[in-house]
Amino acid sequence: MENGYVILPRLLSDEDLKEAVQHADDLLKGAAWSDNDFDGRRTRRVYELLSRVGAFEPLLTHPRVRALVTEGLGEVHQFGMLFLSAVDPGQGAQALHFDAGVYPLPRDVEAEINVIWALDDFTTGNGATLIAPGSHLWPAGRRPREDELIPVVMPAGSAVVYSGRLWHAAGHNRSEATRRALICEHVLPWLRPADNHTLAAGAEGLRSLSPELRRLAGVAPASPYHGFIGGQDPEKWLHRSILG
Ligand SMILES: O=C(O)CCC(=O)C(=O)O
Repeated sequence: MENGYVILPRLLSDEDLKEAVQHADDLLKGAAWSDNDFDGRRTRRVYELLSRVGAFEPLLTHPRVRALVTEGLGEVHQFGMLFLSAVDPGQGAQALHFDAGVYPLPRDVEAEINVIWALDDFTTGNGATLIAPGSHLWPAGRRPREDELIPVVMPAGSAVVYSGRLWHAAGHNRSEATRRALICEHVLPWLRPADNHTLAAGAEGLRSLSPELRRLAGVAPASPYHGFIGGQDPEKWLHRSILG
């Protein structure tokens, strides 16, 4: 609450980490570098992960992370941007930003709680995420100075959970190896998420998800009058017209 982030070291079992890394490698095959400076022209990003969850499931639904997100956003929330990121050698530091900046909301609204899973060790040399502790409480317009940034150094299998208001950026990868991460935003249920998960997953994709992931994909209504289909919880509609 005070710093705007928490590092959860070595949260994944060795087995889950190994399988997540293998899944990441499979997804990254053939992935191209991004075509803009913000995402990084030496960074590969893979989206549409809800149609190929595979070995990422334990990361997307990890109880420790889920508890923190629920504390921050309430019981009903949804995935925002969700992507696998591979920061390749030579990628310079990203522009500083806070993720909730995409929403035209006052700074004191906690709209997002996000998580970066380290699939490789995050080190000062390979571009560990840079964060400005406490910056989630800063007023609009206050930006971090260089000396206010610290690197999120953590071993592979760890996660950093942080407020969507926290200023941060991917660091400069000066190493010889790729730094891989699974980045998962969670947003309030009445906001439009960055990714259109339900469309990307499609009916078949939603059918194959666990009920928890289906809710996080945005199927859960924000309230009885927000996000329904035909006046009903979309989960019921899915059961009737797809699952049933
Ligand atoms: O890769 C990282 O360390 C952070 C990336 C990030 O904040 C972003 O792409 O929005």
